[in-house]
Amino acid sequence: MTGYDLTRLLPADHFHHALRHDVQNGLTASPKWLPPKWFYDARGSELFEEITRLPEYYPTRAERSILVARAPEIAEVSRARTLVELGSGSSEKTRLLLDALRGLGTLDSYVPVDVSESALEAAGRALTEDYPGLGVHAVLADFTHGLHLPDGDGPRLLAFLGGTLGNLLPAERARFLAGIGERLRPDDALLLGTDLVKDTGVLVAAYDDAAGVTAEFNLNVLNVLNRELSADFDPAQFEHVALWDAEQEWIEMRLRSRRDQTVKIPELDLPLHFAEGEELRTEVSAKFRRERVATELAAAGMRLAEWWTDEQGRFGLSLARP
Ligand code: AVJ
Repeated sequence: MTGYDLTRLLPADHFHHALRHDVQNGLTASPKWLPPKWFYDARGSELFEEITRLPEYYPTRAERSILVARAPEIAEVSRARTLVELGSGSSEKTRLLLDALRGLGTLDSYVPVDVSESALEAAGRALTEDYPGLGVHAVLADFTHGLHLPDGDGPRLLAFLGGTLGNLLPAERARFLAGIGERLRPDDALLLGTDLVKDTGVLVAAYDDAAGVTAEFNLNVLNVLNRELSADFDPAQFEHVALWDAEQEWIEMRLRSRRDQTVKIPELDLPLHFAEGEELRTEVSAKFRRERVATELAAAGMRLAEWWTDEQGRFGLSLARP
């Protein structure tokens, strides 16, 4: 089927329930934390797109350069009829894969899966125009709550780009990869983007840019809580923090309370106290080495078949087979 359609795999109130659950769970924990998926309302998705154009934020450009160099090879080895993309966002880099697969003549459908309906709509409409004859079957879903792979025509290429795997905590990541390993059919492949361990200064700058866009992106999660849960966070009373955890090999983003304050979340009946300097963790962004990627894929029943990096070795792109 050609053209654009959207499937909501989740009941309309899923996101509201999941947000309430995550806020109840994470904001009553010590230290306080929230999962990073709540950044991505329409404004957050826009801010993330802005981040990808910042001079300090290299991952998008580094991954793009690998795709520019390798897309024809990826198309050749996958011969995909269906391209499924988890966390598709704007689908900007995906165009390189779509072009290569169309060039080869194997591709019928593209299945973008994302938590942002606004991003799916915008990307889906644009792609349908630019790729006549391609079926764009968008899926609004939360892949951290169970993975959806369309049964559709194989071979399927499952793309998980941008380094988003790094947003999952190690246990979540193992479960998530195992789910992929179980669902891939013998002729399917996984295309996985992972940001790599590098100089700490370069890493921290990518998450604490001079223009303050990442700070605004981080603080925007408080606007999401205000809007969705009628909370009364004052974003001006929190400060953006980005730091490198050398032991875990991940970047953490946090929001630090500028003063002692109490926030109300009436929908949850939660008065929330923040001490001055208290930090709320909003994101973990793990950085990888080739060896760790290979080991984690193997633990999930897959093997690393191809490994590519950009010229400066900043970002890794893996092709894995079940
Ligand atoms: C979209 C998850 C890959 O971790 O680098 C960008 C999100 N956070 N700046 C990342 C993000 C802060 C990004 N991913």
